[in-house]
Amino acid sequence: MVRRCPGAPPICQTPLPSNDERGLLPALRSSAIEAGTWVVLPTYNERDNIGTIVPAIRAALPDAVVLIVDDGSPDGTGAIADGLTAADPLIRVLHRDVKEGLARAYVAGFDVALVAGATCVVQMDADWSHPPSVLPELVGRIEGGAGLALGSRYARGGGTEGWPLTRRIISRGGNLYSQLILWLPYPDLTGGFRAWRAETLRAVRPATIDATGYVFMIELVFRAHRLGAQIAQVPFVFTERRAGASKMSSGIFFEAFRHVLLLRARRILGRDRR
Ligand SMILES: Nc1nc2c(ncn2[C@@H]2O[C@H](COP(=O)(O)OP(=O)(O)OP(=O)(O)O)[C@@H](O)[C@H]2O)c(=O)[nH]1
Ligand SMILES: [Mg+2]
Repeated sequence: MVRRCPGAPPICQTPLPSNDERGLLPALRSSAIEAGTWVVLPTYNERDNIGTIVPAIRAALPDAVVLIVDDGSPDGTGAIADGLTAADPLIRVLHRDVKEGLARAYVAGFDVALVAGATCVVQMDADWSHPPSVLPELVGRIEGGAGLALGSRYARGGGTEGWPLTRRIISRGGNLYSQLILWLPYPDLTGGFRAWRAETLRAVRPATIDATGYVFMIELVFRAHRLGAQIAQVPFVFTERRAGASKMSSGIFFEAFRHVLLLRARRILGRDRR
């Protein structure tokens, strides 16, 4: 049995390009059509995390499909992921040849999940920063009617552990900046721990966001808010990655700074891309 999110009226009907056009056919051939919840888990050099995080996700959401999206990790994460699929038909791997950043990996994973028939799509990191124990609550919010359930470090009850002061200031400052410029009532816009109702995710059209870093997360919420989606916040405590290296860079930070301004300018000029 696959966990299902109850149907709700779609926010809008957004036609998708064909599977052929998006080059998804190979991934779909190996993925049986499957409704219910899909957890999209992007990985790049997560060899020391993948073998523990995937079973923890499966334990937290026993009926969900876990889709690992690996961008040809040089450390062999993709091969370890393939090994996990042998023992569990609800674990799938989408192998991509080139590392294109987190946003492109998510877009590819979302596409596979939606085309396969997912009714609820979860996004989370593979490095243990996002606790699998919170997954049932995120998915439960979608089952309860929300279009988007935002895992939030900055809602009451949430937090961060193991970050140096500079990292805390950058994260808090970046979120405050984005919140103020975009007039959004959510204190955690950059986090990547979320559950989506399929109709809402389709409606925000992630593939049309031209950003690679954290600002992809910000624009997804901005678009969902503008569409009038019901957005719930679920507090969680973010912990520093268990193993491996962060892929965050100063380029990602400056991209976010510029892109948030661009989003506001487009909104003022009435040229939003949705
Ligand atoms: N497929 C794919 N996954 C990526 C890519 N970049 C990062 N990831 C994965 O995305 C998740 C988040 O990346 P992190 O490097 O942990 O970035 P972060 O969580 O923002 O930064 P830290 O808090 O410093 O760890 C992890 O599961 C990464 O393995 C990429 O280019 N392709
Ligand atoms: Mg991380």
